[in-house]
Amino acid sequence: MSKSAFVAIVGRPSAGKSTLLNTLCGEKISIVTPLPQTTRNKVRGILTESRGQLVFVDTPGFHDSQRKFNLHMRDLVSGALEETDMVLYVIDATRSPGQEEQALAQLLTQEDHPVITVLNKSDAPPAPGWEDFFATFRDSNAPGLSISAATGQGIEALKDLLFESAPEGDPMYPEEYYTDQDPSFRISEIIREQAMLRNRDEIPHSLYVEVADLEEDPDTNLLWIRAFIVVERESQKGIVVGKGGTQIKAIRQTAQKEIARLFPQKIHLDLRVKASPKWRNKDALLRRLIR
Ligand SMILES: Nc1nc2c(ncn2[C@@H]2O[C@H](COP(=O)(O)OP(=O)(O)OP(=O)(O)O)[C@@H](O)[C@H]2O)c(=O)[nH]1
Ligand SMILES: [Mg+2]
Repeated sequence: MSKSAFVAIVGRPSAGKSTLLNTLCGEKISIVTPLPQTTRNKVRGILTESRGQLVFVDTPGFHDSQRKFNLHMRDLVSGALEETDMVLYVIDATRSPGQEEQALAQLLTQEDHPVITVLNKSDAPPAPGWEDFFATFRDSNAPGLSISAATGQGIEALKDLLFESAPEGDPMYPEEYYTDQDPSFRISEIIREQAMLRNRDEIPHSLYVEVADLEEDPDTNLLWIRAFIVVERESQKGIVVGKGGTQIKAIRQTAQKEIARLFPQKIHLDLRVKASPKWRNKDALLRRLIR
């Protein structure tokens, strides 16, 4: 009988959850930037081997804040924990544990599902404080494997542990699937990654991306995409567009190249910027965006 499990990946912002999901699945599925709070959704990545299938669910970083935007993301993490068979708890070993880490670890001690804890970024020097931290938590949170999601170190050992701990069952997805994201979502995430990277000092968290149109022309084998980078204020539009449009052009070109790798068609990306004042306070929109 083969193994089958949903595995929720949780941890503080920037711990390396999305990088780990991509490394485990061997594909770039979830976007990665050096900025905290990059992931805003439950992004699923699927690993199928002869010993079974693991469906990893990447989640937004666990962040202690009462702002509406953050509360929606926190609810999403709680929901992911409820729907899962196992938890993969990712710790950034290069940052000392603080209150937020304590709060998350505490939450995970109440988990009914198996929790596998990994110390990530072992390719870089560790920060002090983790030994004391584990003295308090190791009993309830399973063994602390040292890994590097970036270099792949410790990943095979982690896969072994995950498959060993997983329940038996049939695969949930066909074996050739590595994600279940719809095309519009993947496209919007690729654009958002570029937009965040190129606006990292100013407004990375004030933007979201909306794919307005996806049109396929079978005669010319062209996939025509119209998308908007949406910012919070009129004054931010100019920042995203850049002097003489250079910035938006660079975002468009890089995103278009990456999108082209995913689709068999030729891609034409029409990318524009618009403002939607205070979108981060709008519940209905947040429910649509953060899911
Ligand atoms: N040195 C090193 N850097 C890493 C490793 N894993 C991730 N990073 C870096 O850490 C930063 C954050 O990585 P992400 O994968 O986006 O982290 P995340 O936990 O998904 O972050 P959020 O989605 O914001 O919660 C990026 O700059 C990564 O390149 C690692 O094993 N070693
Ligand atoms: Mg992430």
